[in-house]
Amino acid sequence: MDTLYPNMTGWKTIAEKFRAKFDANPRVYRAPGRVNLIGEHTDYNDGFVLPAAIGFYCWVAAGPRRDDKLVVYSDEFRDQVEVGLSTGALRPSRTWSDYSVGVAAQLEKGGFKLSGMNLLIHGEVPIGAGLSSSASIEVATALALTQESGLSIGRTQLAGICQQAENEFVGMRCGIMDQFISMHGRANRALMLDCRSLQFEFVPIPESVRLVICNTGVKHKLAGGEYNRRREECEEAVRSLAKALPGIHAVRDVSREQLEVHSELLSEVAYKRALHVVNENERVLNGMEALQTGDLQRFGQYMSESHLSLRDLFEVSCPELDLMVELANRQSGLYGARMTGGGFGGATINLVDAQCAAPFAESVSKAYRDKTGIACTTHVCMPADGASLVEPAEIAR
Ligand code: GAF
Repeated sequence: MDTLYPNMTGWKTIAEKFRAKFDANPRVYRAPGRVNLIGEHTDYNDGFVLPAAIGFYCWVAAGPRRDDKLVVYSDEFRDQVEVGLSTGALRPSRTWSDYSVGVAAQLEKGGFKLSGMNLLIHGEVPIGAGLSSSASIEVATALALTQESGLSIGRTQLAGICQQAENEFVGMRCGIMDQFISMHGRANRALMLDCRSLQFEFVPIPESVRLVICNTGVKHKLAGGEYNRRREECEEAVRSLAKALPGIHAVRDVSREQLEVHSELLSEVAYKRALHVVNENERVLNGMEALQTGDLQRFGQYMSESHLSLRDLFEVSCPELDLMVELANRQSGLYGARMTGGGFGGATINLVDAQCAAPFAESVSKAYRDKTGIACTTHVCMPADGASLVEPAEIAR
């Protein structure tokens, strides 16, 4: 599927489904998934990331209720949950609904008064592909809940509320990257975010290239434990280094020289994790500069280095991701390839010359299937806009 042009049929479909289910006309919101070009596992270390939103969305149709209930229907799971608002009693159920009910719970915890509402959710971001299907649900739900309740909350604050919902309600201790880019993404631009200050800057992706996503078809289990364990290992590194460097709060605060000088304070694992983060932060900043000066070769080189570091130091890759990168490296037109997202499966991101993008996707996909027997889905993309209320007029354009 070519996702250069976002899928505009979603609005009609979801509005019709909402009408059939709740017998009322909804307003429709949508929030995109993302790819991360570089800066992996740096967000929860107060570091730098460079993601872009992509033209796959979670769609949320919303309409008012007369009571104080939140009713959420999932189109994929064909399941409905009903919870009472303003009771302070919203609890996780360990099911699909935690992503949206969690956002409601977090908003209430923040003192925001929500109106009773019906929501119908339809997600089209592939689940488990490392393309942020969870964040797209949270962000679309957050926009729907707040706008339909007449609340005006800034996008950055709302992204933080979504992240907390995932940390506290779902139990995945993710950083801010995915929710932030889903809120703030912009067409044809990547976004460089300082995850400590939350200052951000857009960088154009040239027309001459495409972002090619290759999905390994292997699903990761981020919530499971490996992701949270990586985060703990980084925290352990900071605690150990703080004995010699009392001012530090995150791996972000440590230079490569300091890491080397004090490496004896760290376990081998903590040292490897910290070294990845220190180098990856530097790659993001250098990569940003390379993109700004149009040096795609150099940017691609950082992408390759990032993959090797995620494989060898952070240890979040897997044989299928490594194979996909290896196959990409054999194709013409490639600037750089790496795994994207949390890892343990999911997809790779490839920066490819626009003319070569379609044959690239086809060759990698075929070679991957031949080697593994697993079907590989590919998407040729350019960055998309962030979350919004979608008006019918916009669809008709
Ligand atoms: C997942 C998390 F949700 C992000 O916060 C980020 O840590 C990413 O993995 C790794 O860079 O997508």
